[in-house]
Amino acid sequence: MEPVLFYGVPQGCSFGSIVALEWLGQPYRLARINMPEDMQSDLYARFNPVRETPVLLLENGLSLSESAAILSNIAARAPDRLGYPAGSVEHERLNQMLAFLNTTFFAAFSPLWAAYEMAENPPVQRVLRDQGRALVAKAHAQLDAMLEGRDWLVGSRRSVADAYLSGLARWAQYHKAVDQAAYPNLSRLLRKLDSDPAVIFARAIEAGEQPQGSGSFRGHVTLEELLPKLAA
Ligand SMILES: N[C@@H](CCC(=O)N[C@@H](CS)C(=O)NCC(=O)O)C(=O)O
Repeated sequence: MEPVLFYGVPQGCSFGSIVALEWLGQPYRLARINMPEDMQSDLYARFNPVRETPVLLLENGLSLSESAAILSNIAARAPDRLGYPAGSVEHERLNQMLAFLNTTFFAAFSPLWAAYEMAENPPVQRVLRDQGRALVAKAHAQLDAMLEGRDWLVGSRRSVADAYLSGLARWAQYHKAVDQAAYPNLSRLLRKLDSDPAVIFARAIEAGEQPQGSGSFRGHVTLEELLPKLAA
């Protein structure tokens, strides 16, 4: 079977992996995971004991978690379009950028998610939101500086790093954390990504619609259907 991406709703960081699969243009399927409830089952733990999304179930039955590993797997399927050949400067830069996005940029939103998910406690939520906004502003400034004079995050064309960013950066608007227009290099890239057909497709998928896409999406599958495909 084609690789299957388990994507989480609402607002999953898996969004970027959907975009990357659309850019890849090779057949794939999706499994929709409602967060957090669908992750609590014993069945989900068979695929990912960490109980998070995304997961990419590979053709050989290996269940791969962690966005950085999944995006690297997708990049390796098209090193001339979405990644870079091992040993090249751009390959090192891509690893560096994925690590920055997966740690610093992602983690900046953690206090905002904590405030959003916790039981009503206004004083604590205020502290968390202030902390989150400061971290998100700092991470935006860092990324904006890295993008000086560049059209894409790595090299002179799009890569899986840009796909990943498209899913994470929308959280700034969701949490009203910063005004992204204050970061001109970053906003230029985000505007470009916002109107990308794969990003529009991923947004529609998350919204539960049935978009056309690039034609490589082969439909949704359930975890029950996938269990026999899982390698021991
Ligand atoms: N280090 C993991 C983190 C994945 C992660 O935190 N996923 C979130 C969604 S963005 C999740 O599944 N959260 C579980 C929950 O909400 O219960 C990665 O980068 O893939």
